[in-house]
Amino acid sequence: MRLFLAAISLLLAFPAGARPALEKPNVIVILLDDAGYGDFAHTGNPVIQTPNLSRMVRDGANFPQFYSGAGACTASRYAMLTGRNHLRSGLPAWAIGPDVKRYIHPRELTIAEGLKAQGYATGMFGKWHLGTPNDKNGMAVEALPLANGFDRWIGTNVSNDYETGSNLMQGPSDKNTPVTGYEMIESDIDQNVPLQEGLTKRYADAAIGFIREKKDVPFFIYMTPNMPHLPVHASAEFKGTSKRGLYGDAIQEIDANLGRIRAALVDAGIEKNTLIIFTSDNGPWIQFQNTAKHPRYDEARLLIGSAQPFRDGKASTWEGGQRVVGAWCWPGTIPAETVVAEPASSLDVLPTVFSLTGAKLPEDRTIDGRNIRPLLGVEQWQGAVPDFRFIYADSTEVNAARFGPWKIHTKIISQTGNMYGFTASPEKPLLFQVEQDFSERIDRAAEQQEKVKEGLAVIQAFKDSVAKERSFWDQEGK
Ligand SMILES: [Ca+2]
Repeated sequence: MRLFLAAISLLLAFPAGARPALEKPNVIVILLDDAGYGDFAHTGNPVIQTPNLSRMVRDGANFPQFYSGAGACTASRYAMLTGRNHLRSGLPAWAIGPDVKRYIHPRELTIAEGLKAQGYATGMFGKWHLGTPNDKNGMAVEALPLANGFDRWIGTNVSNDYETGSNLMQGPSDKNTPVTGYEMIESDIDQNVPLQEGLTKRYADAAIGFIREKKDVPFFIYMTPNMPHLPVHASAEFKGTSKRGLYGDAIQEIDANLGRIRAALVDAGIEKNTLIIFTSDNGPWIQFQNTAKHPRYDEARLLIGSAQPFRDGKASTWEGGQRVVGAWCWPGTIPAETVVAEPASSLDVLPTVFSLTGAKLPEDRTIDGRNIRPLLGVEQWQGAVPDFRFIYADSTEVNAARFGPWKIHTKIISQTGNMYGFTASPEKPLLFQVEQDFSERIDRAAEQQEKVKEGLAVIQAFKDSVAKERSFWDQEGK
């Protein structure tokens, strides 16, 4: 009898199929497209309602100093999936169209590949933007997600705005369109309003189906909504629900689907086995912030998010281009209401997730991200985290670096053309203390010559590393 009771209590502690929380945790990364830092209730938006994200932040860790790896789509997604700055990718621009020859190089190791090798089921639901099979690359099937560690994918090859070549696809499939293993569901979707309106829910439904199907094995989900990238759309259920108009509706729809995903984890009894990371790939697309009448987006100026309190937005290396929402939640492991005061970035996701899951970091290349497990407020995860040394680069070159609270600019760019009264060059850089002066108004270069030297050395060390290693594409001369 005593043995029987002991067995029962063990069963209650670990219900059938359940794993201890720290053993191969599930990982869900939710990466928005072009959402600004200030687009959420907990980051100060006065009208957009994001109760599910607020709850997630309360249940876990808020990162008020979180950065996307880059200021534009492709570069940022490369950084998220590989832990490497995009200047190491060999890709020709920080956003690549569907007709670009290169794609994420087959030798790159993605989070999905690392976790798949650890026995994880891997699903991707949403925008890829790391390559497209096309005539220039011989319809390379290696350009798409299934060749990069994902067992399953439904989503778009590029952003939802490309007039031709923005396609909704899925795989695996026996249709073999456009390449082996894929099925083209819809092509040229930029003007397909009913389809665009359904994308957010469609991806969330697919993710929830995957959670239910894989609840007994470790899994990795990479969910990348096309929203709120222009053209902005929301489903009928959410249209008109936000005081902020259609843009707010789109954010609120994403928030509601975050809530559905968390509820699915609870239903499956695996919420304590699952780390969720919620962030955005870059800041808001303020190039269109004054566009009252756009041929495709109409009143575009109201369909752009907010980077407040940071300066500028997408495709700039001002803080508004890369300071994004950062929330990490793992009930029962990361203590509730943790605030990670230190800066961190999406480059840190791969090394941290690998350390949590037993996946091995590759040793034949530089990983720019850090294992930030000790920052998560978990008692048994003490230890030092390397200092934050963060490089801001545009399509081809370094613009700035952050080191501690300081940020040095050797180049400034903005899609709006607004330079805010500044100029910057390697010979005459700008220096801001961005923890006090987060909208980068007060240049301290003249009075902080030692910090200028330190910042220039951070940039030079990175440049030397990139020049020495070269991208896999450049090593091959392709
Ligand atoms: Ca983007």
